[in-house]
Amino acid sequence: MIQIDHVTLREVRMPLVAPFTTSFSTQTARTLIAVEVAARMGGREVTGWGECGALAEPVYSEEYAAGAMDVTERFLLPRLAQVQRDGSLTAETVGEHLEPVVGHRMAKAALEAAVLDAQLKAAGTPFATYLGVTRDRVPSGVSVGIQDSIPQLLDVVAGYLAEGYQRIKLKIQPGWDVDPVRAVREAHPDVPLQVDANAAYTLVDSAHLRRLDAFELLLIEQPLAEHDLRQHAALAQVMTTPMCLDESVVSAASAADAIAMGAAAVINIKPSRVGGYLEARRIHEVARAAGVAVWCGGMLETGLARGANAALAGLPGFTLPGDISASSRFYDRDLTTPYVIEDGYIRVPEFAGLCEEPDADALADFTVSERRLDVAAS
Ligand code: SMG
Ligand code: MG
Repeated sequence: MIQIDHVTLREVRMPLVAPFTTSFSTQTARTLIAVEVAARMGGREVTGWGECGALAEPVYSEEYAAGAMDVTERFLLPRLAQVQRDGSLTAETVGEHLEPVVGHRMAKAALEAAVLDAQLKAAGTPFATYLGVTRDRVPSGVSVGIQDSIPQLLDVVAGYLAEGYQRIKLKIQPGWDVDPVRAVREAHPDVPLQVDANAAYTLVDSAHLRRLDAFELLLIEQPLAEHDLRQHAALAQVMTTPMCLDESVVSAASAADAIAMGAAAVINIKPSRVGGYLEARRIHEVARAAGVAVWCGGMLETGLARGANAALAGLPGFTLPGDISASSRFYDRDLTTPYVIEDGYIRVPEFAGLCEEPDADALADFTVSERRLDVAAS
């Protein structure tokens, strides 16, 4: 049982090393909500941290950072406060207690992560141990944004390969698909390669998308809109490239539906998108039982969440390299000790909890605003 005393919500703005362009936006900085939970467990004072995956704008999904802050303060925290007045809060029950609030999975995920981090720190247990993970490192892939030109793309890809990344994911959109993918494939005939459209196409583009089948891609990620499961299944019928879903899979139930419909041969599991690490683990179980490969996606995580993603990706069903890059892929200066790529791998952390305590100076430098909320008294 854990007793939350207060929660500090921070809006943090981290500059990116280079702009990151996808079909829906160009990010030059990552705005995120960091959740700090000050709690007591077994008479010990302990602090837990969680990072919210929501972007500044609702362009990847419906959630956005300021909205996540608002719903956390207004609706999520008061529910946990009520539960702990009854004396029964644990990290494992956070998801169930927040279930009556519809959606807002990224906000819920950040709160659950912070409570779980506090609980595991109090127990001295690393997250990987909690999950039963035995791997000590996971293969590192990198997501490459849309570039201004094909020569520039080839330069960027060559740079990442030189750093040791084991798999390249290219962002695509109408007008930036077959030609850049062909150029990268010709330059690197054997490199594990995949593409991500972030829902930029419709089923009308089927004939065009089939041209990507020529490039021996590991998968095509989320070509169609979030709610178009049936259309993804139809597209999967006419393409040989395995169909992978990202935005469409928001829970274990939606993963089961997508698999049953033939809409997903592969699933990108992002803990934030699905409401947290515990639901992410359930999706891993559902997919594994169905023979569907999974890999761990990313939302430009800082050190507050990158290591926990690496631990999750140590589960046995994660058979493809994830978007778990080094911190330096996005940040010159991280909030924690930076994650580094070593021989193409990211190490699964061994410290207790989900993350290291953030560096106070870095956190202060990147914090735009903060709100402290008393939970014990509310
Ligand atoms: O964290 O390495 C990362 C980013 C991986 O491409 C990535 N994420 O759709 O998979 C995806 C995108 C969502 C974020 S784009 C700003
Ligand atoms: Mg994606």
